[in-house]
Amino acid sequence: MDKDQGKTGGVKGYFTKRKVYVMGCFIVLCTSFGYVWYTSNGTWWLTSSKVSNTMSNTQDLDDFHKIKQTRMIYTKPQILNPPRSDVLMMTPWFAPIVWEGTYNSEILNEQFRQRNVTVGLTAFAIKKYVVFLKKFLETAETYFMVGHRVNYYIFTDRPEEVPKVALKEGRNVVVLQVQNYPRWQEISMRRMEMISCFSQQQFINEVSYLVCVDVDMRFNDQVGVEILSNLFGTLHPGFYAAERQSFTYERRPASQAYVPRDEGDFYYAGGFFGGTVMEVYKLTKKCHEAIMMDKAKGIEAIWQEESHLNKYFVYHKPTKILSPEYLWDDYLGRREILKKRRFLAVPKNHAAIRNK
Ligand code: UD2
Repeated sequence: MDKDQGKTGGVKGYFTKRKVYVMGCFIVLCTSFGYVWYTSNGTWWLTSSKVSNTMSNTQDLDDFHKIKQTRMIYTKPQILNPPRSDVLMMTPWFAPIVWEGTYNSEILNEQFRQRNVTVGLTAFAIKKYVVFLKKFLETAETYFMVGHRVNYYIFTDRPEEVPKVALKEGRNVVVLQVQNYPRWQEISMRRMEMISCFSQQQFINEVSYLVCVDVDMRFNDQVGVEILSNLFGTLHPGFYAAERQSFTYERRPASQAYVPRDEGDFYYAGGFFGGTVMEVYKLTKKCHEAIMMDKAKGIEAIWQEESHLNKYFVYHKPTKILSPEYLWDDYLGRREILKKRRFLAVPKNHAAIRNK
């Protein structure tokens, strides 16, 4: 046997051992070069399949990670000197706090568009509160979830007074006729019951997320998909900088909304919360049940359903928190900390509007 012909040479007598070695090296080099070329061109050739195989077994990871990221040009996130170092941007349980400058709406819009998400916006216009609907809907068309599909769910006892507002493609007004109550407090509280009922019967089949807001408001700047998460609440404009002791939680232990003085993270506004339909269903059902338990004992929480919402959030931490940019009242003046005032209270004459 020729000394250049190894025992394992598959091409014995045709290629020398040296030639086989050179060809082998050449093939290895070509393969490595090909891999680097593919990955550097952003095709996610090997890496994406590896990631999705691992993730398909990991139920609690966010769905977004399974979405193939298309090539986009945007500013690199800064680890050092981030855009907002003057405000808290993450809770101790790692929920983002959304302020202007903490997210990139191009990336988020693309992700939500790929998922073809429809968002439900609930608003109650019972009795005289129908007067707020026109401005509410018109400004929502300009600023709310621009470029996405939206169902406006308008709960009212006066369907004939719901104004006709020009809507962009993929956006609908759905009028839901409901009963009214004599007291404004009862109307405000009963929103929990109605949202939970309609979530179970209707919303779950029509939208992915629900955003539940007061109607005596107007949109004043962009409110987009950056707010969406499993469960989100909004820092109340009057208490975002306050200490725990100043929060106006329900303090009577007899109420289901009771929060002890040494508990609670933030004081959340009743006028802006949301999440997936399932999470909103759980929240509103629990709050309604608590309201009914209080009612049976002749108790009404100090700030009605807002007190119950706050109790819920102490023990079911929101997965995202909206800064007061998302619910502001100019009555409180302008603040340097607010780069945007996205959703503003419309001044109202309480005596003229409530219980009418
Ligand atoms: C605060 C909260 C509100 C609720 C309330 C409870 C904010 C911005 N608002 O608002 O969410 O927790 O306190 O005391 O945090 N409504 C009617 N018809 C009525 C009365 C009320 O449709 O006759 C609806 C309407 O959608 C209104 C909402 O209930 O926006 C809350 O009532 P409000 O705005 O009069 O209560 P307010 O301003 O004290």
